[in-house]
Amino acid sequence: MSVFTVASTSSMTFFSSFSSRISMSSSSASSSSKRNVSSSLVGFSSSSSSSSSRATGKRREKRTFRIEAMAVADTNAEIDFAKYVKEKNAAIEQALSDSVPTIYPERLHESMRYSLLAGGKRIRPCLAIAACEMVGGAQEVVMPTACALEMIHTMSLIHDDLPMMDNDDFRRGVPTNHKVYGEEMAILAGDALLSHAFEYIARETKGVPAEKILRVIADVGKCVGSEGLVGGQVVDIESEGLAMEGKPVSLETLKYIHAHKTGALLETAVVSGAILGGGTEEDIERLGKYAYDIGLAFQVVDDILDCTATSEELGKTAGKDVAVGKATYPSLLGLEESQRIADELIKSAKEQLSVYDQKKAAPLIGLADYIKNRKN
Ligand code: GRG
Repeated sequence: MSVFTVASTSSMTFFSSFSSRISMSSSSASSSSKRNVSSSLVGFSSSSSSSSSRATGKRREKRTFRIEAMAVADTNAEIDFAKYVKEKNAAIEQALSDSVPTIYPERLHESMRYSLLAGGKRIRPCLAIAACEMVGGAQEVVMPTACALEMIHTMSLIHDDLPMMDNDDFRRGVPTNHKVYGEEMAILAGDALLSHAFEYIARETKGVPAEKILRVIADVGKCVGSEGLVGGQVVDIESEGLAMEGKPVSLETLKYIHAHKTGALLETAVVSGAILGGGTEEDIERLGKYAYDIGLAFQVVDDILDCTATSEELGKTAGKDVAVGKATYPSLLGLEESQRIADELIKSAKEQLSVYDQKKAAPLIGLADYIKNRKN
């Protein structure tokens, strides 16, 4: 049995353990309240902070999680997957840190690094690497793209948290970028991460034909812009306005929002990995379908967690969707039906992988299961 001591209001290095029992205790309150959480895969935090949250109106105490990772997994597949993700996670954290050095102007780069290195589950880089390796490519060829996708994801979170968007105080268990660096810097740090992402793919991807790199850059551009993330965010904002006027959002519109705001980047992660790893057009198409399903499932689970998990578990404000009257899968279809849909999507995603050597496909199968069972 291994024991990690971690803090809740901090970065999540994620995928630390499986079949874990987490005992959480407040270090400042003589650890009288303890809670045990069991899950098949859990995230954990590695550093601490203490700050106030306007959204919750509470001062967040420094808390300490004791994660006791039982050396017992449910299946061999889970052991292999947890080991795989732990290894990849270390490489991803190092590569991300190297990708944005603290150069002049220092405060801008500090702000970029603050959010980029604040943890997070690193699902997009993991998906890109797993897809690349499944089709026979090496981690090195996809790592710059994996980092770039995390830069883009991070910038979208920085901008999403701004007062004129979702107005959030906490992200990844720490105060949001604008709370620490101010709104102007947060906007510019996001802009700089976005532009750096494209430069990084173009400049740092080695050992792959230029046309493949170009294809990846074009795909990434499309998934971020008006037909991707930004488009999804705009429809989301407009839908919120309509809901406030008493006009309900349709399931079709909700699907559009999810597929664009969240699914597009996850899909691009998998497809980029397959392209750079040397996959065939059939592989790319098959993996694209897998990614579409897990992308949608990811957001359905996100909707479920927003109304079932605590802010502490999520590292961001829980219950926000309900508070602002946002349409979600649970609000339109109920919790049970939402869970059924998430299960169906994951099943369908895994079916796409059935034609592959199951050992090679194991990380992508494990990631699909993780997305279904995640707790944050
Ligand atoms: C991309 C140019 C550009 C602008 C941004 C603000 C905005 C436009 C889009 C919002 C995108 C957004 C916040 C989507 C939600 C996606 C989502 C479910 C995020 C949470 O992902 P996790 O759980 O987070 O993987 P971690 O912190 O673990 O990485």
